[in-house]
Amino acid sequence: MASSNFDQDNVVRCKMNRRDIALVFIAVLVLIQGAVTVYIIVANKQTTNGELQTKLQMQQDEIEKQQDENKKQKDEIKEHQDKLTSIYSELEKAKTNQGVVYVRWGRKDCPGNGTETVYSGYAGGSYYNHAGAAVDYVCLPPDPSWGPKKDIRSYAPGYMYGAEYEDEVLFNKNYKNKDVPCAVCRSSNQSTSIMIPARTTCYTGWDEAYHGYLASGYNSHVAASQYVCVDEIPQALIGGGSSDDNGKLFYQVRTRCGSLKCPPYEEDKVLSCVVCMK
Ligand SMILES: [Ca+2]
Repeated sequence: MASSNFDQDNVVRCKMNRRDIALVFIAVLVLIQGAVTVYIIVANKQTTNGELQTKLQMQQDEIEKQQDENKKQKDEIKEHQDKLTSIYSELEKAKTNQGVVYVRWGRKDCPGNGTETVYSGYAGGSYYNHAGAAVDYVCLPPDPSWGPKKDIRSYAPGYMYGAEYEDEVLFNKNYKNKDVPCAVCRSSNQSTSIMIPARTTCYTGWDEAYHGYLASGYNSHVAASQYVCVDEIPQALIGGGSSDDNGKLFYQVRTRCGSLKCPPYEEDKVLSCVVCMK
């Protein structure tokens, strides 16, 4: 009987030991699982932090790269701006430096189309009947200044006369024998000029300075002359008087067919002229 009780106690003790062992085992498992979970969380956190730091660094690098690029572009823009400023300055200088001068015969003023009057003066030249006359029509200034040899005379001079409208029908009936004004004009918008005979307008791309009628000396006079363009609406020189002093003379110019092609020209017509600039 006593032995049976002992066996029962042993069985009970043995069952208890197994339960304890199982409980301990479960507790250990729970602990391990908890530790693993904590480890995973920490590891994940560390990984995330590392990735973020890497991303941050990459973005910082990108920003620095972009900043360098911006600086480079700014420098390039500045360089281009400096170049443009320099070109603009050169252009302004070139504009100031360029220009064209022409004489407007028969007028005291310049046309005003962007031109400045260098001076307004008197037309002049050699005497119409002198064999050794200079051919040019000149525009004399109204305020002569003399050199120190003003009164030293040689035996054989050339001469300078004033000029008259000798053609009473072309320039103005009332201007016969009246003295001829002239204006020296300058335009800074162009750099070349040309007087075109037998045209009243300029060719495309050219700007007109003025137009009028072609003039020269008379064909039977001894002195040679040249062709000049007298403004379409000529003026007489104020104070020049209308006495018949002659000197350098302005006559109309008419066509002569033969060596001159007709057509397009026509026989015995009065020629026009235009002064053009570009
Ligand atoms: Ca005369």
